[in-house]
Amino acid sequence: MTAMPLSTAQTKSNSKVLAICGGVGGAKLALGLYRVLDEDKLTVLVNTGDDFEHLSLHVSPDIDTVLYTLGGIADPERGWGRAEESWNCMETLGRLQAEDWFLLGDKDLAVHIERTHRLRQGQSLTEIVQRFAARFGIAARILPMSDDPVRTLIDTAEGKLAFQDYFVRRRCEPAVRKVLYRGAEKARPPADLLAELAAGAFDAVVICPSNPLLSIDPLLHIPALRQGIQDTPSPVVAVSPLIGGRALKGPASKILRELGRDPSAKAVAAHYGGLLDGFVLDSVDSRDCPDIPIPAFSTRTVMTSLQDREDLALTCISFALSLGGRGGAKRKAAEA
Ligand code: FO1
Repeated sequence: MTAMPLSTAQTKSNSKVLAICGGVGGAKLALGLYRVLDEDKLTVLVNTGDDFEHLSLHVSPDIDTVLYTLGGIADPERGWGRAEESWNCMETLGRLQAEDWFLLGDKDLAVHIERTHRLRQGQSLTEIVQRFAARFGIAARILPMSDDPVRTLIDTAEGKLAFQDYFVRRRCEPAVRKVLYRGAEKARPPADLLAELAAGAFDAVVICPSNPLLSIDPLLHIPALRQGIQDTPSPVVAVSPLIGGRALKGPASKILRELGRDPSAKAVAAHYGGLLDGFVLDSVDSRDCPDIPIPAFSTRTVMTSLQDREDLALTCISFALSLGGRGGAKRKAAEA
């Protein structure tokens, strides 16, 4: 499908949207959606495959990135962690020759301490995130993909590495042979969300431009969740994180190459395969539209400014609505 003009008039949309995302890149579009939708209309389903125990604390990097981004308190340069952060605890850890390879600012640490405390009291991650979102003044519903532990493992030329060991400690340097999602098979997704997907409660489901293998696949390896997204009557669209064969941030194209796959937007569309009714890719890659076997829409996907985030959010909503409410291309393909 060639690009069609879509209105990006800055009016609030009363559509109900489910955004699926990982950390920094995905959270940018989640923020755009949050700002253009009426209050309470956005649900953000977030990857927890990057979660880990560090310094005896439960750290949920992607959840926190979404909380801080939607709460307007994220560090604007890094995209993760808090703005106007101080690092007193890290400095002392360094002096004590303790583990200081994973940077936890003082404000951020308070969140990990309180989350860990509440988990140990028996509260679920979902309850805790809901409470933190309210305390940060966020009207959107932010949901961990599961309360059960799912841990992304990276099988590399140097052996299997826990996600943050690969991502932060080893700076994504070891060549990737396979990505594993330990616990995903048995993980239970939020029951309410499955019911909403089955009922077609969302006007659009948007898979944000997060790393498909590291940030979205952990979620799609939870069988009930994949099935729910596959079967929902709501239109499902994904936004390519690759622009001209490269990700703006992170190792997506490096990993795809190491796995012998094409690091292109059209390969991302193929990766999501039958889950999608439509695909949004950058104008730079518009010549690939005819090769994508579902409706594909090319537009500016680089989100530098707040306006970029809102424009892309409105484009995704309009595009999804234009595909029809009953599952569009995916359903037609299944019926053929
Ligand atoms: N990313 C880094 O590259 N280095 C860090 O030291 C680091 C610390 C960190 C602390 C809290 C947090 O919520 C995120 C943090 N991140 C850090 C980002 C994180 O590793 C990645 O963004 C995600 O896990 C991938 O989506």
